[in-house]
Amino acid sequence: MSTLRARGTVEGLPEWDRCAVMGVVNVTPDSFSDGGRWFDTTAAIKHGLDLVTEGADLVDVGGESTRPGATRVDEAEELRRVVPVVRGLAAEGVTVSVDTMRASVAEQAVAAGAALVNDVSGGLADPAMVPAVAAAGVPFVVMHWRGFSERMNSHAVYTDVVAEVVAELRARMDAVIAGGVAPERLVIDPGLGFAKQAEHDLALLAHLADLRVLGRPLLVAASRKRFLGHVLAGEGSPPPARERDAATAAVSAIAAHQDAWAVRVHEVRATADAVRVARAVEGAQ
Ligand code: PMM
Repeated sequence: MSTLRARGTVEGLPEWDRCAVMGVVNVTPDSFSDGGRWFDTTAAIKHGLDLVTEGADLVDVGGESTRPGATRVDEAEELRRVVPVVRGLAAEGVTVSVDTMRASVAEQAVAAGAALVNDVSGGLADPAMVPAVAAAGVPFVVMHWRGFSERMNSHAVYTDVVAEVVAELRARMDAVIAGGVAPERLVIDPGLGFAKQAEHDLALLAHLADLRVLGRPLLVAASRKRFLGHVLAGEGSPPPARERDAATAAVSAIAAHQDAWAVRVHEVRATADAVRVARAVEGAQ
């Protein structure tokens, strides 16, 4: 099987001959790793363009923090944060993804030029999301999710995390397709760190290939997450989120080598190198 076929393609998006790099722009005051840094529209657009210069193929713009324990931002504020940044980046020719759980934000972001809707709740948080994405005819990321950030750690209970994530993602995919989203436009995501402990995240990374049974391209978003802090801590305390970028790039190589379609990261440069190395190794097989 060619690696492109194993990785899959998403209708409505460009095709890359390797794992794609999705750079993150969080227009939030409180995201766990970069909260407050790109909170102003101009700074956020500039940061997105810098990520493209560093090697991002897509830029994911979000206005709501989903870190564990986070409370929800209101809709008007989320729109105010996200839409001008999406518009500014799309106007520069960037392939933009919007990271939102709200249909209204997805709709307005698509109208402003977003090419992809990335909903960490897989359409569960807002019943209007699936119809909105179906009507817009854009690709949709379905992430494994068991509840809002305020309480998600209490849902991190599994007997067989890989099998349960596959089954729950399959159920969400079926619901989203029944709701009118074209299967060719779906991307799946195991949702690292969402209702998961470090051991669950690591098991999912070890068995990414098992998610291939779902037949859709796979997005992996490990960037700076808690499980990396846990791995790096050893006997001591975990390094702060912004000191987890080398570990993130290591995960990018691991994910690319297991045919992930894209990796979502805050620091793009090292991951852009990692996916190119993975591509070169594939080419030598
Ligand atoms: N994680 C975060 C935000 N958005 N989107 C997808 N598809 N998958 C994820 O795992 C994911 C996401 C949380 O990280 P951040 O606050 O650093 O952006």
